[in-house]
Amino acid sequence: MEDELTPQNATLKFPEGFLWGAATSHFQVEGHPTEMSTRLSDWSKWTAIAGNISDSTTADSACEFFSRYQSDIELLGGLNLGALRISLNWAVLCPTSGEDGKRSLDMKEVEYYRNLLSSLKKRNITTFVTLFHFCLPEALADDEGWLSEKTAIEFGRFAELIARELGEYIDYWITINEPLPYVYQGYVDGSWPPGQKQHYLNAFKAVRNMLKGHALAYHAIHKVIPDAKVSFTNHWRPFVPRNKWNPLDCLVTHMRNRVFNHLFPAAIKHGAMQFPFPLNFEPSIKALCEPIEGLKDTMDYSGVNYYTRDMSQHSFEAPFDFFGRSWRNLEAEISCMGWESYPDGLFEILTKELKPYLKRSDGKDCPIMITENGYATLFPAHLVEGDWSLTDEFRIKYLISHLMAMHKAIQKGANVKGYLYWSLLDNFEWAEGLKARFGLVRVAFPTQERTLRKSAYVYAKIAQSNTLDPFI
Ligand code: IFM
Repeated sequence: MEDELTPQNATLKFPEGFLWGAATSHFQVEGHPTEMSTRLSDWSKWTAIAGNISDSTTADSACEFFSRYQSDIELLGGLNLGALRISLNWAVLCPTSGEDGKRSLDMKEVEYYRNLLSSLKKRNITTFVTLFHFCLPEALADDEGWLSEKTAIEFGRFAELIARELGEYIDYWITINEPLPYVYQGYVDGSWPPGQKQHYLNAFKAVRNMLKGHALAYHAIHKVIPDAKVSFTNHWRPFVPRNKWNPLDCLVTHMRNRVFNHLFPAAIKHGAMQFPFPLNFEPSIKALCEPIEGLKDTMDYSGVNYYTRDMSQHSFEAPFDFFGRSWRNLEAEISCMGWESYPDGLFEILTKELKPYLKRSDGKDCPIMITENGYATLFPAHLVEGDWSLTDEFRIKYLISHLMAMHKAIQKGANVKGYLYWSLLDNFEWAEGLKARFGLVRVAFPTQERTLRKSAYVYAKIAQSNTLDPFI
């Protein structure tokens, strides 16, 4: 068999200069004191409402990364990792919105990010910086959020200000993180702000404005730094029909794939949103498909977030819902997020689904960066002492199987340049709160003590040797 591994051929080598790192986002780790007092984001307001977070925790302290980042950077270095992904707190950096275009940044806040980023650069750590990781400044959120074009315009201005102040420290820019999960949770599922349910049209309107915001940010950054590497991150999820012989299951699977996986990157490729038949005939959706100025080709690399696959089925409860429902295979190995471990899906995404987006119309190649991939286990936020969660065999198995899939894709020609594990630290996992733990490093939230998990040692060895022994 072609891909069979034996102990003799087992050690997998990654390309020279391959980047190994970890990812975080500001709201999930910072525990930002300023945000908690005056300059709120929609998420800090959302977490304060009873019932919104399943374990009733908030991100008010999170990992206290805001005050502990120096020692967390030491931890990162100790794990031989050469890249860190962070995000910027738009609500605190630039809390108000206005018409004059002369918005300025809060310079105290800029200093925090300057210190953080320059500390990373001093240690030779490659920086990935996300401008929008799910949190909107309160004023914009209260004024329709991404349903309004104003948010896109403000986002473009924010990007330009950041490029001027912090651009010299940023190696890879990520304008928007996971636009489709964001609009799904916010407008269809209702578990994230603004908490709307089953409002597909609003979800698509928000996507259109996010595309506009992305395009404005892309050009604003390039105006200041012509050779900047700018992209967004797509949450890729292979969709498979629950029953491949059922045409209705196949239909919803196709619709989900075209929209969830492809809507955003295909719009960047073509300069306009494209919806699958028959949605493209619905007048209010058709109206969203007008070309977006400056959007085409606004991708310098491809940012891939990958966790799981989705089994999809048509639902007779909602016969006109083209997106059907997810079906959970109870026999599969799933994480506490309900996510099946499916490494073949990463191979499929890297070698097949991504193909249309790897060359721009001007001939430029877009290399691939895996900007998130990780595994969560469930341990309540109040735990402090003891060995809980440190021997994380499931995470190790997940990590190794996904790195093997990535390696196989590289062997087949996928131009993957780096891999960022989600996440460096246990952190605030949105609607799941502090209990869903993705960290290589365990955080005991009551004391903020950090402890390396077994997976951290395994990953550190891989990063140091740039090789993987699947039999470890
Ligand atoms: O924690 C999130 C992150 O903010 C975005 N991508 C998925 C992760 C795990 O759910």
